[in-house]
Amino acid sequence: MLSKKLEEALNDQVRVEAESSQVYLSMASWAEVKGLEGIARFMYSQSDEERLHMLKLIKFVNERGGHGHISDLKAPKTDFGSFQKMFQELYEHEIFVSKSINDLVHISLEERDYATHNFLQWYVAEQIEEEALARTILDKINLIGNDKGGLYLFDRDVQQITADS
Ligand code: OFO
Repeated sequence: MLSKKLEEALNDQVRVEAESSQVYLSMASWAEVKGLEGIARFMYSQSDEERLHMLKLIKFVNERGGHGHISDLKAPKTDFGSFQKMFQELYEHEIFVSKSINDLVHISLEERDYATHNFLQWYVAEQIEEEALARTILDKINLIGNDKGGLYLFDRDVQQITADS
């Protein structure tokens, strides 16, 4: 059985994952209207992944005798300026999520809830991967600079970059 404190903290994370999904969905839509098809596809799939992260948490909370709460979400912005800035934001957002997961792990230890601690290790590993992926993409973007041909290739290959990393 989850403690109240941990249940609340897990539900906060449900919101963080749901908001992450919304942020990436908004990025996907922005990229799509800018004609950046590959980047849009990448962002749509990131958005789907975040939704799965959210669902996994809800099911865990319910399984442990708590109640997964669905709450209001903050609306993401709709304009991201440039694709470079957008990927920088994605990176910073992942760092924010990692911190949130770390705080949650900390609470699970304080509450001596080792089942939750164990469950959260999946998220710890996932965040390492997502941060590394975002950094790999930013490195590629730095190489491209303002080169239009580079952007064309990047947009075409962004899915592949993610698969290779
Ligand atoms: Fe939920 O992994 Fe990214 O944020």
